[in-house]
Amino acid sequence: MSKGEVVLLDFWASPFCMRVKIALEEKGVEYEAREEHLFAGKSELLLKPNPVYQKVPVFLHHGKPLYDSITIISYIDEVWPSPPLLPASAYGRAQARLWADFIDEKVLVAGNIWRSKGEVAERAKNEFIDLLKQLEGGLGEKEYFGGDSFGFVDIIVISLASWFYAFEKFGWFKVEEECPKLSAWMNKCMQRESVAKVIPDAEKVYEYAIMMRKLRGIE
Ligand code: GS8
Repeated sequence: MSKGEVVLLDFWASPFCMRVKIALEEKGVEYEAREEHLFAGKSELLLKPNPVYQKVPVFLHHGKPLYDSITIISYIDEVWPSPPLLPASAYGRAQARLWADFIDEKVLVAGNIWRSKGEVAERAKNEFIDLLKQLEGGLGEKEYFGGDSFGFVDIIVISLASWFYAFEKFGWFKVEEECPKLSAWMNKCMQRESVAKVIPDAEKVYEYAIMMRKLRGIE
């Protein structure tokens, strides 16, 4: 496949973009990731497909744009079916989508620990730990969220985990102490080639978060 077929409008610290990159790596699809300057002028390619929704990731397949990470990884799973990311059964797929909603609607919101301070940060932290425990319950004794193989929900959670170190630093807690099973699952996923290649260095994400806090006047 020629490289130009698959282009990703990317931002290195975005967990939403990481989801798409891990999915592509899992499938062995060649792609070109174009880094967007989110705060210093977005590219024409990002602005043009949808003037209302100007966020990354944007996925271009033969020039045709798609946005929203969940939609994109579901599309990738259909176009390049092997290895499958979503479960084979309709019920399994519905459950995977419910977890994706839980992460986007709840866990990510509580992850705002890094964008707050004082009592607000404390509340966000407590809620975040509570939600992580629910997530850990969802993993249960399984190897991966979907069962025996790494898939859709794992991709979503491990992408978010790229920010855990920053959350820990601002919230004064340790995921490993609060959720040891989830932490062991994280370490296992981090060993995967697709994940190790995509997930940025935790210190770099933390430094980026410090910079963003300063820009927002949170310090
Ligand atoms: C969220 C994308 C998003 O928020 C998805 O793809 O799953 N639900 C969407 N992207 C952020 C970067 S990550 O924080 C973004 O592009 N922000 C730039 C902006 O809002 O201008």
